[in-house]
Amino acid sequence: MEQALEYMLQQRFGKTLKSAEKEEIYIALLLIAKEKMKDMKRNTGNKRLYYISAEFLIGKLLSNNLINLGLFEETREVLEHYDIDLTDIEELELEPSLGNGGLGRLAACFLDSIATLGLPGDGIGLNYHEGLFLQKFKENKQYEEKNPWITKESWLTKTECHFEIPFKDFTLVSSMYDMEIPGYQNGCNKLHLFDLDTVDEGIIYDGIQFDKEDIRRNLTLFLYPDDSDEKGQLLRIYQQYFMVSNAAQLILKESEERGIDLYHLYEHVCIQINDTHPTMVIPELIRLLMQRGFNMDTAIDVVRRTCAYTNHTILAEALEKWPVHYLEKVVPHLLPIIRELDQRVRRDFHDKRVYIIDDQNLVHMAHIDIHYGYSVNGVAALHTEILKNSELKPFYDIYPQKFHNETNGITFRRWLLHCNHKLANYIESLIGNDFLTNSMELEKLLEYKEDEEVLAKIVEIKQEAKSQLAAYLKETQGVEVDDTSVFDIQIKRLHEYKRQQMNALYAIYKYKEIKKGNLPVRPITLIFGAKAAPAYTIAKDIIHLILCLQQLIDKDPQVSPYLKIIMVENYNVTKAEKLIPACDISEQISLASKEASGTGNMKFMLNGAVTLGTEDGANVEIHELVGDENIYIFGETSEKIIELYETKGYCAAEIYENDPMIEELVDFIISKDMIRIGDPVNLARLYKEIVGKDWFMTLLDLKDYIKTKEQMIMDYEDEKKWAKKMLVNIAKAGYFSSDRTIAGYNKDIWKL
Ligand code: 26Q
Repeated sequence: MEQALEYMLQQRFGKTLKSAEKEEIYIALLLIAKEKMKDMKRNTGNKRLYYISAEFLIGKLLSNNLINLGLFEETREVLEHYDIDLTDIEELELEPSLGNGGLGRLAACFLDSIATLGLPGDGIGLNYHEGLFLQKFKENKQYEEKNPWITKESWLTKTECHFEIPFKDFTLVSSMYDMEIPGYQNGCNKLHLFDLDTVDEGIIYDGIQFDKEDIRRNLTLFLYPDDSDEKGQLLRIYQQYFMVSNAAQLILKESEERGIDLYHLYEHVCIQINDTHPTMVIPELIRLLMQRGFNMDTAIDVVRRTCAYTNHTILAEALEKWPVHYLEKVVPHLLPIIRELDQRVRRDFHDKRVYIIDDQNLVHMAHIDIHYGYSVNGVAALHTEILKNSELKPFYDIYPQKFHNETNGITFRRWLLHCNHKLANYIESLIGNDFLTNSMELEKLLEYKEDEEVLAKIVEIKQEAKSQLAAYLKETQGVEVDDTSVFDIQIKRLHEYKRQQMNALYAIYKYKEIKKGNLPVRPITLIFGAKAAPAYTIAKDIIHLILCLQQLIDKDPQVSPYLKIIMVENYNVTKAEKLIPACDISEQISLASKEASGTGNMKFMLNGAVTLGTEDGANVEIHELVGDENIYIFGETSEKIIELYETKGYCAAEIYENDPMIEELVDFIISKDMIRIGDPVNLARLYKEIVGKDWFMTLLDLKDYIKTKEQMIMDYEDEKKWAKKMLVNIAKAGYFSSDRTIAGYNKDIWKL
């Protein structure tokens, strides 16, 4: 590596390792890694997977790629020799924010695992120039700014591949950019990101505003532009069709180049549709096969045997339904096909609930996937059961054999080896390094459950991570954190069902307790990180509440020595990598039945945090694995919640009116103390929402939550007992490796 670096620095900049700037070293390392990856074996096989996704939240790639190429340690040592810290070099890389959260990060973990298992499988998505917005806090509110990440030298390589993409009034020509995806000690796959040469950042003004109708210039500017109005929704349809038409054309082109008889496409190709955002690939492929001479029946049959769908949500409001007349405006050529697909459903099944086009002329995207794909999967055991028994029951009754569960997972290369290499190294010293490719090996750690030296070492590693995070927060946000306090962390997209507001109500509870003189045995640090969708008013109000509480407590000398709230600005993958190793208490407090899986829960567990959670998503499986002793579960069950929705049996006002403690906590949102700091409009709106509606039943679980969290904080004081919980969590996390998840997809669905 030393030679390669010296050579590259000389070639590019006429510099040596001694004289080069950090920026130049970063570029040299990037170019060296890119060259290595170009020379790597490409994973091949008779059957190839295409994973289409509107999001790939890949994070920074330098360390990740060096790790997978087996060059990380060597590079670190070479740089160390010149007094350069590889972490400082990676700081210079801009993080591509090509995703919102779980779904996008899952796609990135999957690419890593697919390549690591040596399977031939590429990702297909869009090359958003600004990605998701950059979050800024001003006057305790979220503001959105653009978030450019593409620099002159980047992991992207422009290819010669272009396709014509037909829209109603014009045709656009795409360009394809590739990123190499190296497997850990294995072959390479690719991530194909499509773009338009005419896209123009210059049209962005005033934060993230732009002309939503100027498709040639805006198409790949942002991920999920605000779709609160018709223009925004049409833009989403433009984006989705652009993505899938490129995907379909690429898949057919590569298949033809491989000499595949398209009538047997499904024997050589599998297309995984990541949520409904890429669903239009189904009618598009049918259209393209018909252009090549297929009749409708055969085209449908071939496509049906090729496509598989993953569902990531049971929130009715997040299921995509597009008005027919919107599709008419953007992709009229797909409508005859979509109508025909609907006609066939109506012919075969006399059940309105499974129609594709409903009586309000809305196209249910998920219904296309389920009828015209061969597999439907949920992302955690509970989620799949809910799909089968309630949300998608009419479909399960028709096609029981199509349904699978593939519980989510995370790549241990990024979420342990890279983000917490001290812990990884220590684990390796105890049980060897097989756990990096065979994650179940982690269970060997259970042998050390009673070993005081090991337990003490795990605590020491956690303490170091906490001190490092404290230093990072000081440096980046100027906040002072007591690194001997309990670190309680909730980091995820902001959504009412995830119930950040419940955590905020706990903060109010604790604030009041401290005011009364009931001091905690040890200071508590509550850390939040979350972006709210720009048009999601209540989510922004919750951010406002948290930021106001942060300020209130900071300014109160009576409380601030015991309680601290920090809302991390612009939460992203890079910040997650710093927060997760430092966590003591992992907040997974969604309303039971609403969080499809969660994957942050797995990352925390792997890094020795203990979960405070509801029986929701993958928490259920974590609970089963670690046992009652090593997790803190609270709240109503998913069965009960589903029943409450069905019977309309929940009334927040009733709880509020009949429980003085709850009333006091909720009232605090609009107290004088808060109004002095915050915006009365936002605070009052949130107050009203919680008392008058509380759709995600915060008040239902609030008391049990507070009680359980208090117990947890008490238990934390028994260091040895707590360390044992940490160790069991780490040891049992092996199940949540995305390598296991991908092996499952391959066995049940892809059969590559
Ligand atoms: C839908 C319609 C219109 C506009 C936007 C959307 C939209 C955008 C993003 C709907 C959903 C998403 C993202 C969903 C998501 O991230 N889901 C998460 O997926 C994870 C991986 O499976 C799970 O672990 C989480 O539980 C789930 O919330």
